[in-house]
Amino acid sequence: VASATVASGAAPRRALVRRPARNLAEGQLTHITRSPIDPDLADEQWRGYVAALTNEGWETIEVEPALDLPDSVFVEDAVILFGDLAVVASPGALSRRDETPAAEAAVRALGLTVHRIELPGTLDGGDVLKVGRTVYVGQSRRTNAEGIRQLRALLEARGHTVVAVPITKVLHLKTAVTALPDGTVIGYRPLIDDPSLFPRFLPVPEPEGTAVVVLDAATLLMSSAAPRSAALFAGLGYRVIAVDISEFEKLEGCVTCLSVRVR
Ligand code: CIR
Repeated sequence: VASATVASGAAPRRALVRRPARNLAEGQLTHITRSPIDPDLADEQWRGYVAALTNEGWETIEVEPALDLPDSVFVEDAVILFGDLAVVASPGALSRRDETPAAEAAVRALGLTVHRIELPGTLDGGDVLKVGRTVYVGQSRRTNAEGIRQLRALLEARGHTVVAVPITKVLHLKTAVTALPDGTVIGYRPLIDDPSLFPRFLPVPEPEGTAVVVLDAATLLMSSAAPRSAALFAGLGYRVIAVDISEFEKLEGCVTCLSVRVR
């Protein structure tokens, strides 16, 4: 845990983040073609993302950087938090397996109860969407049936319902859908295999509009690449904070992937 900042006067809300690797441009790509990454711009965008969190009263805790693990900035994939329970993921991509020890160290330092998803189970945090007591888990190229089985065993013992969702059109479940503070699942229809799995579903007009980070009951953090989706959420009464994360979107990342909220 390298650094922490907090806006004065705000209740402490904490989020894990992880500085981009030097070889970010070598990150995994599955569904889109590679386009050049500007590493300086990526660093600047990451700092802008962290500043957006701290400006809203979030304390950011840096997971020890892994400067040679290209996808390590996408810290959401390495660990999933459910209140006092931290589930250390089992990355489905070989190149991402070494990302988890430092994420585990960070959550242990927070005093959370830690469980690991173990091989042959694989599970990426980007496949896990919490909506109240329901936990949707994408069955994707990264998350397999055994990973879902292990997560289900951990969570059902704690009163959550785990719903597995087949994912074939995008990398992770949360590339296709996230949720508003009231539990409405939002998503870009062409990326979703079956929207009828979600009891309340609202389609958004842009693929980058599917991902929102809920900063509080009235405030959403999202990508500046989705202005029409931002207008849709503003019309529903939300305050929207937009950040440019173009260099991470080129690697199939999104706003949710860049942090893990502790709650
Ligand atoms: C990967 O393919 O693993 C990274 N290039 C992108 C990970 C994005 N993470 C996420 O959607 N949670």
